Amino acid sequence: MKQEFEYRLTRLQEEQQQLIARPNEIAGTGNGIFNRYKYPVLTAAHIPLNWRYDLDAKTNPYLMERFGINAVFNAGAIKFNGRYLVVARVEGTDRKSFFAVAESADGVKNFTFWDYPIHLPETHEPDTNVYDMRLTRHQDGWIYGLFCTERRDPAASAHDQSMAIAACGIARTKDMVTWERLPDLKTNSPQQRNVVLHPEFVDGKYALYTRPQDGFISAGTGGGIGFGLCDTMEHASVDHEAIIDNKSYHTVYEAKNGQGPAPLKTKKGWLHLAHGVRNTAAGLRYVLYMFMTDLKELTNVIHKPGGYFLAPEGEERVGDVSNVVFCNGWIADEDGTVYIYYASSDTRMHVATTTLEKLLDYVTNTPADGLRSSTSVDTVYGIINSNKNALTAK
Ligand code: M1P
Repeated sequence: MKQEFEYRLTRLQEEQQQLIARPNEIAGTGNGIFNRYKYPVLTAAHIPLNWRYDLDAKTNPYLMERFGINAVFNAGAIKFNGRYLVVARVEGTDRKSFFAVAESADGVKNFTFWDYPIHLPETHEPDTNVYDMRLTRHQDGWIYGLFCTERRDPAASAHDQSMAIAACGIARTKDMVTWERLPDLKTNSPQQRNVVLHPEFVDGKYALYTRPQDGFISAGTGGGIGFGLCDTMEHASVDHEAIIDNKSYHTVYEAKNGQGPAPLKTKKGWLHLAHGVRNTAAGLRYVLYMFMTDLKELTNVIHKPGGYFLAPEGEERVGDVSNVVFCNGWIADEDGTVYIYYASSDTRMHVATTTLEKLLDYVTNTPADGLRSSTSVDTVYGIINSNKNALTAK
């Protein structure tokens, strides 16, 4: 028995060390806008063994996993003390998610979890499930983590055990270790997910991107990216949500959409990364898209490339909830590199890298969605003809 325990422990340790130490490299030629990487940066197998196994041969002679991890995905991200930190959504086999910090020295490989998951205090109304934290280093000096808190719908009948209410939970920290929990955001929408704090004060107030929705899954009359102001984060309340980027017929954000991470400030405007959802015969398909808002008029979208920025590819297409990419964390480095941390199919985390300069080129020079097949053909004709002129000019 002891032999089996020791053999398994050695194997598990070696396998995990190899996984964490594995180099990562750019995969393929790409589209010139961003680079994908060969390996995911975080998976369930990255979770420390001492979180999952009782490592005492006396109490766990078969070295069985005592707490299984189903997936590691939808991570917020921040550069902190020179390290690339992600706050991952770690989901146990019991379907409950919690948050855990993993760090890397270069942002693309060797991500290692901190010793403990985040101990998130609760409000007077305990959370059943928490997930998808967006991190914002705010002008007020705090790092805020806004996330979805989900609880059973009190109006649900006893035979319906799936009706839930999603709301925006709020926590803040200065050291990424100790978190102060604040009351949940109040809005006029029955449900809220994908709420993100803007990094700067707007007219002396906190500004929030919201995603009003009628149902837990279906956005109903909601579903666009909203924008609202609130006086304080200590009792955050948004009275009016202006929809700045709506869902739209026959686009990749036809069913619903949601703000990704907090927008990045650039010389040309605020750069936004968001997810768009459409319905297909195979279920919902989630892709990422970008847009830019005016530096002063934050509700004014000034550029919006047509179509998706990043969609699931290869193994990314398959997982717990297949055909999904989701992003709630990115890091813009001092040298202009942008690290986009995205999850595939609610299962694992990847990184894509690009630069601020390239993203500005992409957002300002990619044609907008003309919303009809014939306008797409016009766009292709435009490209072909200007290529002809370019070739004749040589
Ligand atoms: O399963 C895909 C995603 O579904 C939800 O996103 P949205 O709120 O836009 O529908 C979230 O539960 C998200 O975590 C998940 O990745």
